Amino acid sequence: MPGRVWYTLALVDFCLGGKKLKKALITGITGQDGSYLAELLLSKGYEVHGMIRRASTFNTRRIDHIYRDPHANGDPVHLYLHYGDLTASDTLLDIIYNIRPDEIYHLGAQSHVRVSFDMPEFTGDVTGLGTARILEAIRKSGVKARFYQASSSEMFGSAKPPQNEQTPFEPRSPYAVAKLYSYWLTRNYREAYNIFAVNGILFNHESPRRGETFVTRKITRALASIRAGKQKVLYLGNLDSKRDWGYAPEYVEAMWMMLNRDEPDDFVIGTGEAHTVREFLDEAFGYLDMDWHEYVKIDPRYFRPTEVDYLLADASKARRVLGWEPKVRFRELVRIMVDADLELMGLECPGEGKRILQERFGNWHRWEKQV
Ligand code: NDP
Ligand code: GDR
Repeated sequence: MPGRVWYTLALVDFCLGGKKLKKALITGITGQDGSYLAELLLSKGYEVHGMIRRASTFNTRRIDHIYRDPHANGDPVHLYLHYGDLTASDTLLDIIYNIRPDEIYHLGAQSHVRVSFDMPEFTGDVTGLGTARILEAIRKSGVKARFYQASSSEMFGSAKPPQNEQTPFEPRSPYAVAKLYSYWLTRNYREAYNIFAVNGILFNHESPRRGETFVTRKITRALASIRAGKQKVLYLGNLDSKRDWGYAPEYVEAMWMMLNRDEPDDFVIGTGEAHTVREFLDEAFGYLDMDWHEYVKIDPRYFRPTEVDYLLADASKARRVLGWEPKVRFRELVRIMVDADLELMGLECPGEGKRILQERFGNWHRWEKQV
């Protein structure tokens, strides 16, 4: 009986005077945010458990540098990985029941807005119903875990900027609709079952670990590739949409802050500064004294059937209540990403982005661990 095993282990630990580590479970640990969050929680002394999907090739490149094979000698790293999938409720229940985490960060999702138009049903299953499966696993297992839901500024859709916690949602994609389902379900489980469940409504956040098909990373990777003489043209879609782009490692700190308060509540997180894709191109190419007009072509295949034109965060509640404030601004973010992709391509970089990281951040923002 697993319950008895856990009770016995807890008793042994207590008798031995062992100090119990706080336990966190992260879904989506192999993604951009999951990898930074795992580093943050390990640095805070947590035992971290991550759920990963089985794939025919390795999908753990963002966390390989913090994982240690349990058979290897050396200092223990409190990071454990478990196979599971957001579409399979039985494994979710097993994982939560067996680990009994104190905190669950639910970051796993089909997270690409354009792809959600091609795969609306799948996106609803993973990004929407996946949340229902986890919340049900918490309820059924009786585990007293706090729950973080990765909600998104995409839920605001065509709502007038700036957007805050009071702004009515006007979603514009199957992805945003699936995230709204999860948002309301999180609030419902908080009210119905008294679960400490919160929504972080995060605006776009980027980094050198950003997925290669999101527009910022697509641009910085292509720029490095053009610089290396390996690519001549960069095909993009709508250059006029505006986004509030921040630096991902700062956003995962906000997630932790939300789960470590006395009361559960929902928060908007963003920089309060918005720029067009065109301005991102200006900054990125301009940093290397290059003109993007010579390389960028428009391919209508990247247009979305319905676009979100203008997202701008009003994160004043997070500033006031959490004390959260972003340090990295737009121009600096672009430089960090361009430097990283140049180095990844084996090229020399101007170094301004590297300098910003080295000056402002401690150990866990290790420059060399970019993918
Ligand atoms: P990524 O796309 O980088 O990571 C998504 C993660 O979800 C990956 O680990 C992926 O695993 C996992 N995943 C996908 N499908 C499943 C599934 N069926 N079962 C289990 N795991 C699955 O996203 P980000 O790190 O950028 O974002 C984290 C979360 O925050 C997402 O929910 C996203 O929608 C949300 N969000 C992101 C924002 C941003 O700007 N980055 C802003 C607001 C919200 P695998 O590696 O195997 O593919
Ligand atoms: P977004 O990010 O849709 O805001 O969702 P993305 O980088 O995909 O698009 C931002 C804007 O750039 C325009 N764009 C292109 N986008 C992509 N991907 N590829 C292109 O070639 C291209 N050309 C122009 C888009 O039309 C859009 O206006 C991200 C994801 O991380 C979500 O999971 C998250 O919830 C939101 O941010 C907040």
